[in-house]
Amino acid sequence: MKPHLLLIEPMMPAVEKALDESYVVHRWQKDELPKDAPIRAIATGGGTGVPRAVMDALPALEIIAINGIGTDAVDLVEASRRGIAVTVTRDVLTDDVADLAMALMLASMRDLLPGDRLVRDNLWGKQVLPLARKVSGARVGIVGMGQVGQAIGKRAQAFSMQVSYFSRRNLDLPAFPFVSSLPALAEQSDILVVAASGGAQSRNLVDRKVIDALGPDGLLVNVARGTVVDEQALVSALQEGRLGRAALDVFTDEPNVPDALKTMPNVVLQPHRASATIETRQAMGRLVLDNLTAHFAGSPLLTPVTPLF
Ligand code: 8YV
Repeated sequence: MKPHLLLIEPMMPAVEKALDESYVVHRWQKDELPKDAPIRAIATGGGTGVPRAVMDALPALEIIAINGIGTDAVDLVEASRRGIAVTVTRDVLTDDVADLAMALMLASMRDLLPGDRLVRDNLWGKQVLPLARKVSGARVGIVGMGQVGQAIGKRAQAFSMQVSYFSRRNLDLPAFPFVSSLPALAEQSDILVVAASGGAQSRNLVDRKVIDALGPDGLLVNVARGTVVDEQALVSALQEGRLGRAALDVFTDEPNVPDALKTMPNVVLQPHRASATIETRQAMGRLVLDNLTAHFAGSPLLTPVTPLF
């Protein structure tokens, strides 16, 4: 008998097909609690996670397979209490997220979107764009120096950037100097890139003080979680010219983005797409499937969340 699985966030068609072959898949209708089905597994996205009410409505739940690396939208304490396994798609999306951080940096500093718009609007030769900002050699501060932060650091160094980082503790990384104060890191950086995990411990870590320290010539890039940045403080700083630029893939209340950001020419916006390439979503989907298979075969999970499990 196929186990019942609740799919909270759509995955790529090939992965959904594989899920359908091995599970009775219930596709989640928002605001409707899944009832009456003996659901033993959930597959969901990192940003979406699992609403606590859904967890509570599923007494037979054994495993939550996250198609992503973020665990901030899953109640891990409750999962641990109930003995529910949680898995993520570690390692396979690191490169893509770091690539998008670089793309956002380049797009913002080099004014790619205004340049593209000028050509499309047939204004080339009629209107002159202001000069952009140089990326190579810029000073970059990275907030959160896990796998993604380090992958961004390596790429930035290939652009001859001077890279420093802030994280909860000094990781003694030979290639990257640690700065123990986030405002101090922002002060000494041209570009601040947020790569820290979401959750209570990092909520509004990038606050008004940090944004002001980055300053009117600074760029803030966020490829982590919207919650790590005080979004109101960010909007006001951009409106008041206290921050130069922002390039954002993530927001506090996705998919809702503050209207003010949508009208600013010095802001680059993406709809949470850092891992959204065919290659990476295939690899992520494979890990979700393999973790589920391992669980139902009683084998060790491939990429469980530690240290809770
Ligand atoms: C994905 C993410 O976009 O890894 C994460 O935690 O948020 C992203 O990589 C997401 O998991 C797919 O919904």
